[in-house]
Amino acid sequence: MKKNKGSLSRFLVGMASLFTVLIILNSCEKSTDEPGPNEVFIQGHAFNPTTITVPVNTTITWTNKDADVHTATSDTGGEINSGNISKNRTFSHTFATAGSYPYHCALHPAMTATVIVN
Ligand SMILES: [Cu+2]
Repeated sequence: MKKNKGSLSRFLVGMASLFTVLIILNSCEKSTDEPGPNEVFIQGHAFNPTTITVPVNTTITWTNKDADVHTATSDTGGEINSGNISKNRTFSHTFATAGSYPYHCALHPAMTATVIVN
């Protein structure tokens, strides 16, 4: 009986630890895999989200999640001009004027996206 009690409490402690680990893993995944409201992730050679809509005077932050270098570069004009963004580096820009700002990656022109400021 004494032995059984011991293994039951070990089992319960084990289960509690397992749940704790699962909860921590889950919260980590949520914080790193999805961009926040004013964030764009560059991931898998794509901008995520491809269209982001924000109010005037919002600062948007791009984060490069890829191993490859990328840029965020306005299709026309110079509103967005990140230069090279290395892995895990960020670029931030504040949009002071309402409008539609299509942009692309200067190194991979197939990567396109748009910032809409209103
Ligand atoms: Cu790129």
